[in-house]
This record gives sequence, C-alpha cells and structure tokens, in this order.
Amino acid sequence: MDLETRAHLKETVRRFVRERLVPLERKVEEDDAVPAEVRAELKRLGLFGLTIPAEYGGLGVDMATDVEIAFELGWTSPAFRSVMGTNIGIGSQGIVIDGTPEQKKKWLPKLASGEIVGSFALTEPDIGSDAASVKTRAVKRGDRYVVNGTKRFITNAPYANVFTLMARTDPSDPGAGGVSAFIVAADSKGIRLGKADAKMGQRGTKTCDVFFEDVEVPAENIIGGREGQGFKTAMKVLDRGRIHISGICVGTAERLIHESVGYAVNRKQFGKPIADFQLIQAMLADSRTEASAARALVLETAGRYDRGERTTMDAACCKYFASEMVGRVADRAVQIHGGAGYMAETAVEHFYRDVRLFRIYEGTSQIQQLVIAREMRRAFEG
Ligand code: COS
Repeated sequence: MDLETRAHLKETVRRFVRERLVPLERKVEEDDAVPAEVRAELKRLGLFGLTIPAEYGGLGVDMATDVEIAFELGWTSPAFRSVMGTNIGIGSQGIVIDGTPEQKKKWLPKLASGEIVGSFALTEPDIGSDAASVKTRAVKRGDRYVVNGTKRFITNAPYANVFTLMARTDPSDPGAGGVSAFIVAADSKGIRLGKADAKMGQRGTKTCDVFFEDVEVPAENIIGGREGQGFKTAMKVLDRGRIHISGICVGTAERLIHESVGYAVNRKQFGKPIADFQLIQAMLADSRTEASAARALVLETAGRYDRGERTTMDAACCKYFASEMVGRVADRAVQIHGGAGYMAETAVEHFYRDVRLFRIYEGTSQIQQLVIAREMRRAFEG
C-alpha cells in the first residue's frame, strides 16, 4: 500500500470512528449489541479484510499500517472493533500465516469481504494460559477427523461461520506437539453454542462456549496440511494479535486522555477549572507520557515485524505495557471526572470496565512477563 492510500485509509477510518461510531456508544451500552447497519458499513469500508493479502481480496496492510488503524479504532467502544476483530486477527491469521494455498483460496476471500465471520477456538474450561494442554480431541477416521471437546469464552462464536480450532491429534504427546489446528465450518453437524456470556464490560461484543460433539472435519482442513503444528500456528497468530491489541490500547488511552482534558478544562471547583490544579495536571501528564511511550513501542515493534525480525518478545512487551498502561489511564480518567466518572452517563465509566479485559485476553500480563523473560534468557544463552 503506497503512502497516499495509507494516509487516506487512516483518515477515512478516523472520520468514521469519530463521526459515526462515537455517537452510537451509548446505544451499544444500552442494547448490548452493535447495530446491524454498522456491520454493513464496516464491510463496505473493507475493514474485515484489513490484514488479508490483496490477492485474496483484502487490503493486505502491513503491521505498521495495522497499528495505525488500531490507534483509530481504539478511540471508540471495543465492541465496534470486535465486529471485524476476529476476521482481522485471530480468526483469519492462522490461515494467512500457515494455511495451504488451497485453504487460503477457499476461505480468505470470504473472510476479507466479511461474507463470513472467523473465530478462534483455543481456550477451554480447563485450559487458559496453559494453552499447550488442549484437551479437545480430533481422532482420524479415514479422510476425516472426529472432534469432541468444549471451547470457552470464544469471541464472535455466535456470529461465526468458521472456526480456527485447536485440538489434540496425538494423545501420546500431552504438550504442544500433539496439537493441530483445523478449519471447521460452524454449521458442521454436532456443533452447539452455549448461551452468551454475561461480562464485566465490552458490551456489544459476544462470547460463548462452543461444544463439539462427534463433529466430522475433512482431513484437508488441517491448517498447513500437517499434524502437530497447531500450537505453533496459535502462537504465531498471537504474536501478531498482541501487537494489534496493543495499538487498540493506545487508541483507547488517547480517547480517555481527550475526555480527561476536556473535563478538566470545563469543570470548575474552588472558582477555577480543575485543570489549573497541579494534582490534576500530574495525572494528565502521567497519562500522556505513558500513552506516548506505548505508542512509540508499538510502532517500533510493528516496523520490526514488517522487516521480518523475530518479535515474540517485543509483542509481549507491547501487550504487557500497553494493556497495563491503559488500565492506569482509565483509572485516572475516572478520578479526574470525580463522581461523574462513576456514572454511566460518561464514556469513561464503560471504558474503565472495557479496558480490564486487555490485561487478560490474548495472554494475561503474567504470561507476557513469562514470554519476555524466556526470550531474554534464550537470547542470552544462545
Ligand atoms: N512462535 C512460533 N513458535 C512458538 C512460539 C511463537 N511465538 N512460542 C512457542 N513456540 C513453539 C516453541 O518453539 C516450541 O516448539 P518446539 O517444541 O519445536 O521447540 C513449542 O511452540 C512449544 O513452546 P513452549 O514450550 O514455549 O510452550 P509452553 O507450553 O511452555 O507455552 C506459553 C508457552 C505459556 C507462552 C503459551 O502457552 C501461551 O502463550 N499461553 C497463553 C495463551 C493465550 O494467550 N491465551 C489467550 C487465549 S487465545 S485469545
């Protein structure tokens, strides 16, 4: 994508977010749903195909552009991004990164256009951070696999047409090597959805359990065509996803800072704007400094990703720092708003709840710390 097209895309998304989506935030909170017409508009903008290569009908942006767009999308409620978030990220990238040419040709054009929704099924009732211990089983029978198991908290599962499913194909290997990734059509016989999860925040995003009962999956749907690669595929998907989520965290922090400055300038106490008080100024300055640091780290990491460097550690640093940062910024935003910040009328109230998830999904902060330390040690020991 040339620089001019990239600038145009960014400007289009910025305007759409600020003029169309921000005014709908309260409605999304109240309805716990994104209006259907917004889904259609996001499709028309091409955003479902943001990261899918142009040869398959997507916009095929590089990581640097991906995070620039994430900065813009982060400005509004996470529910809007979630509409196409799995198609952009964890619901398509397994196929983009490790899929066979036939798998790419079959699935990516429809994911890029938004005709179908992709979803990523890794987490299970007993398997969260310990992702290599997947219990869902896929047993080979002739030219198919028969899948049994339960997946939990699966984002966009209620809308999904296709799952990237991690299942154990080799029961003799209880770890990462026994796991394979499959492309599973959501209308396959034997798939059942649980009821929508009731969540702390991120209203309008949908997650639920997915039950697989003797689901038959064609053997050709194993991602990359080889057993035992599924955990690595999942990790590569998450390496990319973590940079994107970090971009979203930066965008949300900047929105919260915008709300905070606006409130501090207009709210008067003791006869003057609270922005005149140094204790308020300190909170604003801390938030701006931390958001700027996260922005720089995310851009630097995206550039390195695009240059083909190994960014597992850097992606974890981004996710760890940016998600913790936006938690602090949201907390200060509520504090600056005082009593008003605790009330549902202000945007900061729902963002405070929304951002809590960023420290948990796509790897908790503690998992990011573990990945960072491991990579440091690996580099040192060679
Ligand atoms: N890219 C490519 N390959 C990777 C990788 C990466 N980022 N990370 C690990 N691998 C490979 C390893 O090289 C190893 O391969 P070999 O056996 O050939 O050497 C294999 O995968 C197993 O790796 P490891 O031993 O490090 O796996 P662990 O079980 O120790 O797990 C953590 C590592 C904890 C980092 C991993 O399970 C994880 O990220 N958990 C969090 C999961 C998560 O984010 N869940 C959120 C829900 S999904 S939205």
